[in-house]
Amino acid sequence: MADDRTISKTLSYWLRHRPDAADLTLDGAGWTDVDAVLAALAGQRIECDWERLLSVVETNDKQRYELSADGARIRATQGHSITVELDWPRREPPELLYHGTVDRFLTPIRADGLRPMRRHHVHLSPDIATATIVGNRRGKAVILTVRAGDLARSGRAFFLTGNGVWLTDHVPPAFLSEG
Ligand code: HQG
Repeated sequence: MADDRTISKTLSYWLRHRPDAADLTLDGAGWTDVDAVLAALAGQRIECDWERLLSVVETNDKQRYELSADGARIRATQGHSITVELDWPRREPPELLYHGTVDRFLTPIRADGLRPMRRHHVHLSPDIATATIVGNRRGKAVILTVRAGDLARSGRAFFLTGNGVWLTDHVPPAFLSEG
């Protein structure tokens, strides 16, 4: 069997960014057939059966994938660059959320706020520890505090994913503070 990381990285690439690379078709909410994914993995010589796929989905550190209730379909929970309508519920956020980034992005962020960049949404973390992990992916994490409660009361929508990530369209500079 292939290792979990190989399977997970391949799933992320296909289900978030390039379904066409594996001849997969996603529906409007990002779902595709598990059987098609298993066939595509086999086609890439990535050994993975249904049970292994289930275990990758269940043990993934950030719950990046989900299976439909009947186990026949799979999708990425977030992080897409392709167009999908994720049906995450709109929720009132806590007063404060956090965003982990790095020094080199601070100048544009101060000018323009947080933008989705290549994703559909800005991703915000519920606590500093999680934001630190996100920021450390790119260097030494710098933590921005987002006045999410105020931003929501100003009319901005927030959505909460199945794995605890808060999504929104844009965080203007006035709602951000450093540290
Ligand atoms: C920065 C991972 C310039 C932003 C993580 C970030 C997370 C700006 C980068 C999830 C900017 C985008 C999301 C602006 C924001 N000008 N740079 N106006 N606004 N940025 O990866 O939040 O492993 O798209 O600070 O753990 O780092 O994929 O977003 O550094 O949960 O499941 O532009 O991705 O999860 O980077 O990470 P990303 P992110 P997965």
